[in-house]
Amino acid sequence: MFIDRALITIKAGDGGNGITSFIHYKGKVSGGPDGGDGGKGGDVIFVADKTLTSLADYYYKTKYVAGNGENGGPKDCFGKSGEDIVLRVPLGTVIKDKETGGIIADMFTDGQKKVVLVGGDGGKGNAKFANSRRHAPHFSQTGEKTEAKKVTLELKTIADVGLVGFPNVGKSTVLSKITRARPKIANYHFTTLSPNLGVADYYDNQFLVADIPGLIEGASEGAGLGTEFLRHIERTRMLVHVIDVSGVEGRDPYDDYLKINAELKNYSPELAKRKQIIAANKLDIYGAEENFKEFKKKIGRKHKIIEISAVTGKGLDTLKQAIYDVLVKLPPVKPLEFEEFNYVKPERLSYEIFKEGETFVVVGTLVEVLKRNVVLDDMNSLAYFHKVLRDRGIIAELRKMGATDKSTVIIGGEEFEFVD
Ligand SMILES: Nc1nc2c(ncn2[C@@H]2O[C@H](COP(=O)(O)OP(=O)(O)OP(=O)(O)O)[C@@H](O)[C@H]2O)c(=O)[nH]1
Ligand SMILES: [Mg+2]
Repeated sequence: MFIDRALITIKAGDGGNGITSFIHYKGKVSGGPDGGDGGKGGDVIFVADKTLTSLADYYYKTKYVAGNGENGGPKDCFGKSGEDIVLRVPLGTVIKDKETGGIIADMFTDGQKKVVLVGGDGGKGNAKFANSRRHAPHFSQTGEKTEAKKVTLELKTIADVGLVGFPNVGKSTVLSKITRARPKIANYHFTTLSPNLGVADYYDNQFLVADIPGLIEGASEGAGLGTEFLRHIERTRMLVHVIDVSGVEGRDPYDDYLKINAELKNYSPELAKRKQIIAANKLDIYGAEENFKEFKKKIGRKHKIIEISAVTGKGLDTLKQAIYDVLVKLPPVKPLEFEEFNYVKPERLSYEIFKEGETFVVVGTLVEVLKRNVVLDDMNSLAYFHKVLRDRGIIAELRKMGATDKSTVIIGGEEFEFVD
């Protein structure tokens, strides 16, 4: 099964806790603080890998969690950082945030790297909180906790050339002859069930060719294999429209031409406007020449037509040359243009105060950070807590909102009495 979409859950590692510890000297009661910092949590990193062709791995395994940072230790030992998790995806994978639909990255070039989630910071050990006035801090900081996120992965193949046409017209045969790709070829419709990619050499140049399953009338509305695969040629620079001009299947080649183009247009007007050359195939079959003459007349000067037989190889060099001549005049395929969506760690210093009846409630990321840093039953810690409230203007703000000495204030879920 070809899988070109996946929904996965990713989570960066939590930061390890800093610890509270004191140096123990033999004979002495207690020395200075020596609690080490916790380690940083691992990141979730995506890397584009040209050797991959599908997102199958992510269809079967849907949860990816980076390693947590270890807690700090006594004797100023840092906790070990958590291990990053590296997720390899095929070129052309678009990563989106499930919740907002925001595009996080278009994994466009081989080796491209994107850190999608950053691991939590390690908490500071009590050694870090010692200063000239505070010799023995009895508190340390817990590690930053991270949140799991859901992201969608969607593969939008990147190629120079897209092969389009009815089923059985010889698209895969063309691919197999002009590139080293070995797609399945057989004399029935819908032999190709998923896109195939191949690299064609043309003297010192190379171009990437994508072969998709055959299209039929109504494809853009879901008939046959439908639009499911049209998006794999959206990111091509030009199309080669393969037409079976032998008429062995009883269809009229010009009618085929019109129908396929109508489907392309219905799917995406932009795709329909893409530069197209026609590969008139199966010219080795008896009677094809006659058909071809008619067809050629009807096409007129609308497109360049290359006469080929994918089976005998006739005209394939000319086809490659024609493709190359078009490609050199076209700009390279560009990554999607989008406003990058990034998961941002909560802005640390924001807070909000609102009134619930007579009670004041303080919420926000500043409060969350404070909660991590403060041990309320420790005097020093509590003093630090007050200092931050004052320094950050929370006390002033509360007063402005009408808090008096008897008012109740809830900060981070804890109830306090307002003391000015
Ligand atoms: N005589 C002749 N037969 C050809 C030629 N090109 C392809 N064929 C045959 O046509 C049949 C279909 O070829 P494929 O390459 O599988 O066709 P396709 O367009 O990829 O078909 P789908 O994957 O089903 O869309 C096979 O039996 C091929 O051998 C040609 O130039 N001449
Ligand atoms: Mg095929």
